[in-house]
Amino acid sequence: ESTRAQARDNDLEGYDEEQIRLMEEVCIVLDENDVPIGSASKKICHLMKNIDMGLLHRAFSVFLFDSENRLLLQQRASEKITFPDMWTNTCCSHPLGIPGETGAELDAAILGVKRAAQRKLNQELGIKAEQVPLEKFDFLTRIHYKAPSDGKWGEHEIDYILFIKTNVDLDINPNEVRDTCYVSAQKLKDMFADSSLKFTPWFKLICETMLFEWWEHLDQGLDKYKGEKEIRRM
Ligand code: DMA
Ligand code: MN
Repeated sequence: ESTRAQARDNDLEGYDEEQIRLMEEVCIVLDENDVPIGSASKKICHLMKNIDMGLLHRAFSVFLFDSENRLLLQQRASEKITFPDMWTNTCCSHPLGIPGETGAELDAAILGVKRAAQRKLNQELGIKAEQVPLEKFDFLTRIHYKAPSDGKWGEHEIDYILFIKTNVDLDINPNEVRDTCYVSAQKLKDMFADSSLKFTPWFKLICETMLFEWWEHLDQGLDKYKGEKEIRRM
């Protein structure tokens, strides 16, 4: 048994087997301007000791609205290694170092995260790709943020914000998602006021800044908000 294998076992000891396996996914490592400079495992990218040295990776956050403009929320599964049991936006994950999901220029990167979003909406929530075609997603902006989870693990990402308005059928994967609900803006504000509910740090940041303004403009077209080139630092 090698020293390297021993070290991997120590970091991930006691966690869910499937979530341990997913820590082998290959994330896209970035400089501060969202330029890909390499790749590293999901595990390496989410260890706080690496984040504290500046390691940054690419991610996306999907906000899915139904025909009544209600937002689909998920509560993360207890099995998740980072931010378990917290309520958050519809779906989050990372574009991977696989064909179609990488991209250096902004347009290619946006297409890559849309493909990753389609892949994870299916894996987490059982939404078929036909119900979330790539052309239905709107890219709004990128958010650069850092957030510790529990001391050992955390996030440091450039997060692509994607909106999509469409009705979907759910078939939730209990290894990823504990619960879901559709909320109006008022219902979400009421949930935030309930101290028994915990929310992910990135979802809180987005709610405290742009979410409600974007949400109000869903039906007037998001034209003035779409495709922002500047990275928002939070
Ligand atoms: C990572 O989400 C992405 C963001 C924006 C926090 P996640 O922890 O849900 O990723 P995964 O589902 O791949 O574990
Ligand atoms: Mn991440």
